[in-house]
Amino acid sequence: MALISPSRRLRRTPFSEGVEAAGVKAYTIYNHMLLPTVFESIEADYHHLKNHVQVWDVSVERQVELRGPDAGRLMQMLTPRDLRGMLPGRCYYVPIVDETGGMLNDPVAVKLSEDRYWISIADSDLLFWVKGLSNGLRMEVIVEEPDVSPLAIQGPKADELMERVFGESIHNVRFFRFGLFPFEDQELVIARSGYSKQGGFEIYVEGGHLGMPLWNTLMEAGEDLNVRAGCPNAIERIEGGLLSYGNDMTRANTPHECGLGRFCDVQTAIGCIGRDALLRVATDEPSRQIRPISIAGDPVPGCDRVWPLMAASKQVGHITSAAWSPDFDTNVAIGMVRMSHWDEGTTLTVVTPEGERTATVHETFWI
Ligand code: THG
Repeated sequence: MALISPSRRLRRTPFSEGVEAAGVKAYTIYNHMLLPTVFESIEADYHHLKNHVQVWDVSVERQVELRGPDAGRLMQMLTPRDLRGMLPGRCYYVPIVDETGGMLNDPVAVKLSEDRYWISIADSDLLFWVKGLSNGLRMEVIVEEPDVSPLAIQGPKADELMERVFGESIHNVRFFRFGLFPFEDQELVIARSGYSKQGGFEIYVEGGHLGMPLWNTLMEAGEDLNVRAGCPNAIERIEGGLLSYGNDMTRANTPHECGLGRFCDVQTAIGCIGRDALLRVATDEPSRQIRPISIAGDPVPGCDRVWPLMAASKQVGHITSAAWSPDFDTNVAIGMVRMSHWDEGTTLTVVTPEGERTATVHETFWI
């Protein structure tokens, strides 16, 4: 592929200088911003992530901030997950649905206080949907995108690196909770979360000026831990079943089809915009659902369009993400499969751009 032309529409991040100095080899575009995809190679980055610690510029996880007396009511309108038990200091993975129950985004919601939330979004312009609702309903809430850029610290040595920079109390931060930690006279929100299954943290860097000082501090503190710049890894996230909005699901899918039924409380999420639609169509047994799928043979190419899944000559689903997994010695993939063909061990034929292959449906992801 050709190069990406820089422009104002394609936003750089507070860490771009560090990412470039680290020798980034490829980017994708996400929320109108640069997201690194490769440093050394996808496979080398994968092994490094699983053995050491990486610093990821995930500024593309933009925040939609809700602030004001109606923030909590607006937050519950957006998601079928019941938020009544959500306390300040908690992060919740929340499907966001429209009035048809279709997925608009799958962010992490961060409850900063009773009247203040950050919605840490995946790749869709959620700000416009939320602004439309708050203004159309004359709600008492400010909706804006603050100058907050997440920096993820991922990998088995993440705890050690974070302790060196933020102190021992970093170990007290539990999964999907956050604490406040000082850096250069400012308090930063740090959560135990991140888009990998290797463990780690996300630092919500408030104020772009802190970006490079924090980046450099982490890189220096982790030198003997073999810390490197990294990024969400295509192989590892498929092994772990971490979904990618726009790839693995779109507005055409309900959360239940995406396997996100465990994050929906359709009976009790009173006020959720898609609730009526989901009460009618969504069950834990939708007619199709996302499944882990292995693909036999040599490494497959990258999946930049859906690959049909066939049973005999009938299409029964499609693959949306695929990669060669060195650790599992097979191609790992994510696909949407019809109920008639989703049982563990079902073999199908996948039509890749390089020809047909045997695909096997699984029940659980690899990690
Ligand atoms: N962190 C933050 N913002 C994000 C992402 C993130 N925004 C974009 C994108 N990632 C949103 N999508 C996801 C998908 C999966 C998870 C988080 C965000 C995730 N899932 C865990 C799992 O499935 O194992 C845990 C879910 C849970 O148990 O609550 O972490 O990564 N800030």
